[in-house]
Amino acid sequence: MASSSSELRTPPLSVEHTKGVNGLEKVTLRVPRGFSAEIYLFGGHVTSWKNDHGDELLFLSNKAIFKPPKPIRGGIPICFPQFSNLGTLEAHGFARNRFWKVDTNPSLAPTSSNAYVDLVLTPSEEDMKLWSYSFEFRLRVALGLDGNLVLTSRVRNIDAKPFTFTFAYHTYFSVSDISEVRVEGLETLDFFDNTKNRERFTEQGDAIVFEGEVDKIYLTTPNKVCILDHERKRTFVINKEGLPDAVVWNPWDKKAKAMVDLGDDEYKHMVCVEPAAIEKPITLKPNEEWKGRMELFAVPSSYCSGQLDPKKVLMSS
Ligand code: TA6
Repeated sequence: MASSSSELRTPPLSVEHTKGVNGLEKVTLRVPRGFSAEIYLFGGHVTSWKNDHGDELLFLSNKAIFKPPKPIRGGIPICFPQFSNLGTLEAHGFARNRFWKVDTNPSLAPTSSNAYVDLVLTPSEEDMKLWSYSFEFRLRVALGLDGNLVLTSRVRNIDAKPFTFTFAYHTYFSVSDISEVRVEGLETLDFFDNTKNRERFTEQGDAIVFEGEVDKIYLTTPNKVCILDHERKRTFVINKEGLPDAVVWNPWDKKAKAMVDLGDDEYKHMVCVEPAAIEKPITLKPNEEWKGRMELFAVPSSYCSGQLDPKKVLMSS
């Protein structure tokens, strides 16, 4: 039956709940200019962020395993209540391995784009055996009218005793060729080097480039960090709040080969830059709340022609 003209003009839904890979529940966010994002309720995990041309801006492994409780390889895993694979909990904590719920009682006001979803995670009895603290973790994922992606995490201590945690947005950016990527904004800072037993070093004065495995936790970093993809003439801008540290990771060839959910050559097309709170773990007293916010932009950058001064990008408010 022919659709009426008004049906043909129906704008795409700004928030759509559907089934994704392996029937896992996901939410798709869309804005009129054509940007979109996808979030799985499993892990509260952003798996896609596309620009107005439909280009995928986040890296998602072709071998990602959408089978709980294994975390999804790529996108933006939430590392909570522990950033590390050295602690007593599962690697990077359990938040990314759990099913989150849609928050029916969000306290944040609607966004101008109306393209957002509010999720909430509270510990199960099993979780309390692993980490014996009651908390409410509220995550808002929002897509701005200009395609900027904003993740806002609020962790509230609803226990009778204080607790301490570390946190990261373990963000995988899609890049054309890792050897053509520079990270600006972390120059001269101290960092823990995970490839050298987390020893502390000081970064040299130039932008970070990639010629092998990099696994560094930069300390007390600026709230703005840029990732320049030379070949695609694209710059990712990260604005962060409440997240003093930034992890930079690329596994390179040897580690990539050892990962079942990462293609042998996929390391060439990803870089992780992860706003985090690691060096100084966060302690919350009963009823205290912590907030950590990450905003991502993808801007055209003609850096190679010298037109884009990263300092100006870094300094812009
Ligand atoms: O963020 C860097 C890192 O801590 C690396 O050491 C590596 O373990 C990576 O995270 C991936 O961890 P995952 O548990 O997701 O395989």
